[in-house]
Amino acid sequence: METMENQTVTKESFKQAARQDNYSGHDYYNIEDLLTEEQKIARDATRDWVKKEVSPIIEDAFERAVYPRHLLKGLGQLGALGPSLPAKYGCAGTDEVTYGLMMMELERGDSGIRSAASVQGSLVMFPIYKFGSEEQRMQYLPKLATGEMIGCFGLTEPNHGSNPSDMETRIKADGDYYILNGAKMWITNSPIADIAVVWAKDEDNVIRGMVVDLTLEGCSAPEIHGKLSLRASITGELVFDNVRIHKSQVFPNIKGLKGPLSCLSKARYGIAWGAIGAGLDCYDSALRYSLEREQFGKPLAGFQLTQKKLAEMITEITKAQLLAWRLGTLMDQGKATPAQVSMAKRNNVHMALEIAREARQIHGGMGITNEYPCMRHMMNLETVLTYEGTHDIHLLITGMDVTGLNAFK
Ligand code: TGC
Ligand code: FAD
Repeated sequence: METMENQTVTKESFKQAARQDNYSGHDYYNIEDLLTEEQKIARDATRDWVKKEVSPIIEDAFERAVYPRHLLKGLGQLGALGPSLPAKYGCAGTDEVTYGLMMMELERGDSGIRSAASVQGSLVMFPIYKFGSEEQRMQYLPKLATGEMIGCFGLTEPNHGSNPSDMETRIKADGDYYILNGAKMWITNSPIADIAVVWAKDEDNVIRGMVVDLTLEGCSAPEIHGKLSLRASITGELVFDNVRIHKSQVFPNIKGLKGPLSCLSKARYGIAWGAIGAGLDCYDSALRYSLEREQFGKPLAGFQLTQKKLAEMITEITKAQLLAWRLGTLMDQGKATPAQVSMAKRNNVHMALEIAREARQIHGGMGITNEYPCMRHMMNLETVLTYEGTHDIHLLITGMDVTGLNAFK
């Protein structure tokens, strides 16, 4: 009897603890202690915003494949659009760990919402800041930071995804203008974007980056329909048919593939953190469910096979958290290499996808419904595994780094 009571107390206290956000099981190695007060404040503000603005609408938006466009201004108010860029351009000037923590909380809500922030901040604002003229920075960054203006990033083409160096999109000089021709594929936000950061080859076969006003004659951005993943995010093409781009729109400070790949390093870093958020949401749901749901007269969590699943999940989450935190500190010191970013993106997304699958199993039949978030995260993470460099491309980047042999050529 005493034992029974103790078991009940233990079970109840775990249930209670699991209902609280700061349940220590979610931060198994006290990573909290490694964070500054500012970092915690930004993370908690993002978490609160997600709970208030994203969680109540996300299942419906995902089911109906509707992009919750209004959230972009909220992301701007939160400071989640280009948070680590300087205050002079309307940004928060945070460190990279803060940026990562914000992406983690956004993706706890949904990968599509983190995508919206990643694209705007890392793939549109970052190149304008890093490679643009001061005039370009002042013209675009403050409006992009508030979400008043929407940007997209055009690198991938119908015939060139993993290998962007073979891109066919071209610019040809014509007086003070370039004439832009070509097509980009799988572009997040293109159907609703005001501007696009586009990468194209010039007459010397050198890759150049430019800001394209999408209202210009000859630009179109048809939406891609039928996605079974990232359904709360809008994706489209970019088609350029003799578009006249003033030469002042081209980035003066970068030439070559290094330009777009540098932007990818920044966004991949954010994804390495973001994926942890999706993994945590699935783990959290599985832990709660397994404590509540009883079969064979006891909670699912009491069975050894369920405990194995949960133990492996929290172990992988913890390893991913440590990887992301360490990478963030290296980024802040300016010491992170693209190959280190690559490893973290690959590992953490794969980790989250495996957790989503295991968590879905723990929910049994209920796991396939939208009463629980696992299936939605799982479907989203299939995209996250592929974009910003596929899982296998990142394996080859690490392979090249450790062997010195290039498997791409
Ligand atoms: P390679 O010869 O290796 O490199 C060319 C130059 O770039 C430098 N570099 C990098 N610089 C910064 N960051 C990186 N990650 C870099 N990787 C390479 C490199 O040092 C070299 O510089 P230099 O000075 O010598 O010229 O280029 P490669 O043609 O052999 O390509 C290598 C490969 C395959 C790794 C690269 O093409 C690649 O990463 N492919 C994957 C493509 C990709 O990730 N596409 C993503 C599209 S955008 C997207 O998916 C957005 S999703 C949006 C959302 O979140 O919703
Ligand atoms: P491919 O390159 O054709 O690859 C197909 C398969 O072949 C993959 O499994 C790949 O790993 C494998 N493969 C390729 N090369 C090799 C090799 N050398 N060795 C072994 N295996 C190989 N792009 C943008 O520019 N901007 C965006 O905003 C953007 N948003 C996206 C949003 C969504 C929802 C999606 C799905 C994609 C988005 N992308 C975007 C494109 C994304 O980056 C590409 O899909 C990705 O880089 C892979 O290119 P691909 O689809 O052409 O596949």
